[in-house]
Amino acid sequence: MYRVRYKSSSTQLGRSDLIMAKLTLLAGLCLVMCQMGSAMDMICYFTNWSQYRPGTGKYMPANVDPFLCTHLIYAFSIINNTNELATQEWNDETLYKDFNALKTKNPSLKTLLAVGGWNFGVSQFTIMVSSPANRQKFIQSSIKFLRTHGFDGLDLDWEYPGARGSPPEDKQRFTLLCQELLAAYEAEGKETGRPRLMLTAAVPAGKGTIDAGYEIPEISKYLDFISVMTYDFHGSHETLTGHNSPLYRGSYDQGDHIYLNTDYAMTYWRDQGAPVEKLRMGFATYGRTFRLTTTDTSVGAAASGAALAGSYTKEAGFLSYYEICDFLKGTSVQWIPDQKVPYAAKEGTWVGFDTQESYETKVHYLKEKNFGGAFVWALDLDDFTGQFCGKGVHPLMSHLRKLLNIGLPSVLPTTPNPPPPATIDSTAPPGSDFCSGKADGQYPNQNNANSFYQCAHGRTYVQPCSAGLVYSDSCKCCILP
Ligand SMILES: *[C@@H]1O[C@H](CO)[C@@H](O)[C@H](O)[C@H]1NC(C)=O
Ligand SMILES: CC(=O)N[C@H]1CO[C@H](CO)[C@@H](O)[C@@H]1O
Repeated sequence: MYRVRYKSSSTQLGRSDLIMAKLTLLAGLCLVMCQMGSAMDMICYFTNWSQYRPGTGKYMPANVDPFLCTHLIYAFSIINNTNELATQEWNDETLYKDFNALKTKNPSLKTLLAVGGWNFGVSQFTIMVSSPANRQKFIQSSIKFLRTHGFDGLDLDWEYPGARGSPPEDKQRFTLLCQELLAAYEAEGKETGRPRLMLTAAVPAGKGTIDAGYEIPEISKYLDFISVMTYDFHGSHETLTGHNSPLYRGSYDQGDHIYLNTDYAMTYWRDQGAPVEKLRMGFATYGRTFRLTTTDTSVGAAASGAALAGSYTKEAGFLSYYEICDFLKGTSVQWIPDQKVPYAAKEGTWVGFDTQESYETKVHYLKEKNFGGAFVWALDLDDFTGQFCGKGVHPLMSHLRKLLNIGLPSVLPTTPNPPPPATIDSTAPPGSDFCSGKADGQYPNQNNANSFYQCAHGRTYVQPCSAGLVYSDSCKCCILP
């Protein structure tokens, strides 16, 4: 029918043919993606300071499971006083190397470098965005820096434009920064034939901070994804207990407190013009604590200040999930029915946190609203060793991955069983024993250039490259054809 309508113009006929071809391609892609599960992202932050934790709390790039997340983000790098992207820790360069080497184990993994963070503050960002020359200096330095160290992109963690001493005009300048970064990354990608560097941002969940700092429809054009930090809603600076990351508004929330929840923040970003598929919802693997001042242990109970720091994370008012598992010995988990998140209290300490159950409710919400995925703060705060919670390694994050239906590289049967429905490559060698006797690593898939074999302990996995990319054995990565 459409072809008849457009018949009069040969250009349009051509275009409709093209659309047909694209649809066919999409259908083909869906065959691959749909069988793998959804195409959702799970983005996980790695922190440069978890290396200093004692004993089992110490967390290094070697602790990162390269198959847990679809994207990893290294936090944090800085902007130095010549407006260039630079390292922060004395050993960052070594850590970058180990971090990015995770991609040799999983070439479909993407890594980004975050710049900024809460402690870095705003002043160097304000200086950097203040003139076209400063911005270009930063932009060009970022390309060099990211390429030198093997990152796939940059995550802007300016906390926040237009707040904490950053002047109001930084709102527009942040847009300019995003626009110019993307233009430069596109140009560099074209010039070098490499996949373009990604550009993403972590953004606040507080309404006032959002309003002061972000031209949402504009920045949404330039950013590959936008991670809304839907946690830290309540903490020990307050005099009543409240949850770190509630999904919904609580019945006792009044005044501006009605904005302090995940649902409000995600909906606000969406309604102000961010496309749902670009929005990523934040998941915390930690809780925030209060010291109770009465015998009331409910949500909204009187409190004053932070409870004692955890013995590993050593930050007052803050406990990692694995430290919370310890805390839960001798008390029970309470559920906040309207906010759909748990808390616990013991010996005058109150903590609001997340569990596998609250993750389930949140993922259900995320899918219902069609948001493009989740991100997690942070890798090192989950029970990554499995020694504390008795729920296996990375109980929260493994559960999240499962809930998001992120397919592992499909396991091909090593016995001549019929292939499982999750198998994405029907042309896998008969018996699928490609990897038997081979060293762990990646090998080209002769049958399909858009994928590669991943061998692990003699087992064969087929891993797809992103759409339009082909596997190259020389870099053990997926590149433009
Ligand atoms: C800033 O960082 C760049 C890139 O890391 C480096 O080459 C330069 O020397 C640094 N400048 C200063 C003043 O430290
Ligand atoms: C040890 C440590 O904390 N190193 C740095 C890692 O990044 C944060 C956040 O920007 C810095 O404040 C730390 O100094």
